Amino acid sequence: MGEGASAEEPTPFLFAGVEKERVEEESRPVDDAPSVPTEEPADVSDDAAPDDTVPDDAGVPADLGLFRVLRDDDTADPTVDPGLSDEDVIRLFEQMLLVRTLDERCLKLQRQGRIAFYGMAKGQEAATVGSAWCIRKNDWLFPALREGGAALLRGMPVSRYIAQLMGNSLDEQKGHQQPMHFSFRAANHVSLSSPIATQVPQAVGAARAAQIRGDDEIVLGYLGDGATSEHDFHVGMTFAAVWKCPVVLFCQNNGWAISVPVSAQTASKTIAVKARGYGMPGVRIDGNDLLAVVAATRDAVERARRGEGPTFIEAVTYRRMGHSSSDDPTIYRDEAEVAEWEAKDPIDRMRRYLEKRGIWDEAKETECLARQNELVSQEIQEAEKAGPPAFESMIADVYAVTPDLVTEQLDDARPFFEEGKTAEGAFPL
Ligand SMILES: Cc1ncc(C[n+]2csc(CCOP(=O)(O)OP(=O)(O)O)c2C)c(N)n1
Ligand SMILES: [Mg+2]
Repeated sequence: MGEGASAEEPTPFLFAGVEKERVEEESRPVDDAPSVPTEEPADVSDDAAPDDTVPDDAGVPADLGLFRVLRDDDTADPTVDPGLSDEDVIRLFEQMLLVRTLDERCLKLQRQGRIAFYGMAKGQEAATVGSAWCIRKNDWLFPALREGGAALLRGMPVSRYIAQLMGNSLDEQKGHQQPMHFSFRAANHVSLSSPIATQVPQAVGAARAAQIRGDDEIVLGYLGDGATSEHDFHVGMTFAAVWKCPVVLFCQNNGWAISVPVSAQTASKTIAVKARGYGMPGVRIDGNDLLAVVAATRDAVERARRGEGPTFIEAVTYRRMGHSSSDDPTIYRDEAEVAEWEAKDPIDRMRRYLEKRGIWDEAKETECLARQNELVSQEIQEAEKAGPPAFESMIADVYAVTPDLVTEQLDDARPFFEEGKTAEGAFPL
């Protein structure tokens, strides 16, 4: 059993409707397949549109609703509460705080010119931490853009996080990767690939491989709302469902893909409902509700592990900062929208829940933040002392046999590195 996983039965709310659909689908005679309509097309005016606020037999609205555990009064709904122990829920909350601490500190480093680039996760801490907690260490995790916190939760030290951002001599990837492309082999955390949505077929492929090998490993693959417009989304969803791969595809719908709102990505009422078209369960959850994220992901992970196939989760959340340190969101989005989501902040909601549960207070938080900031300060100092990676490491681990041309290029570049020689022209850009 994984760190956060339990052997509980799936929450009926989440999967009941899907199972019912599947049974009906499987029992339909082959010759009863729907034919192309030859009569007048059906009335598709708004009046004729189905009322998808009306629950189906399983009590799930046709657009899949929004699964929540945390109620407006900051208590957990006992009928769907995942039942986390005090120790676990505090650990998860502290991890959410760590993600935010790192966000704040690293954005400052970028503004001071000490790192080149940073991608903030502010507002999405519950979705990342809660989902990653539901898998075992030997399961595989394919992140999208903002899941560095998942690697930390699964054991990656803060020192490695910072070394990766700096691309210094302590960086396991030898500075080969752009900042934010964390990988952590000890927990099968694969580096993200920058092309959006490529994580989907990669995750599905890894799950298919585990299935063929007969392992009981499952794969958790992340994507953003923007990724759902890419062909790789379609490819991944299709093969995941057709092969019944042991994969959970976790979509962080944070409202935006850089400057493109989700309303421009799709005319579908929800992203989660698309899963039905591919023939897999889709669930739509409150991504700012840590307990809902844990409950839904845990069910999906257990399904995958039982060999029942993939699940698609849409976690509705919000990107409270710019797309990255290079972006200025004030030029394309309304500050009122940002303020609205600030009020739904996942850390604030969790803090209020923990306080009501009687296991958190201001003194504990002050101590926790001081501890985290101290750790981050120490690791930044160590990282800055470490200096750049060895010059030759630029081509290390890239070729089995280094081509002569590359060796020549390395020799040509050596004086720029060793003697501080500068090139004529417009560099750095
Ligand atoms: C195939 C591809 N197209 C465009 C880009 C440029 N790009 C980088 S991030 C991004 C938006 C991604 O949005 P989303 O999937 O919603 O993730 P989020 O940034 O919101 O976490 C785009 C268009 C890219 N990296 N890859
Ligand atoms: Mg997005």
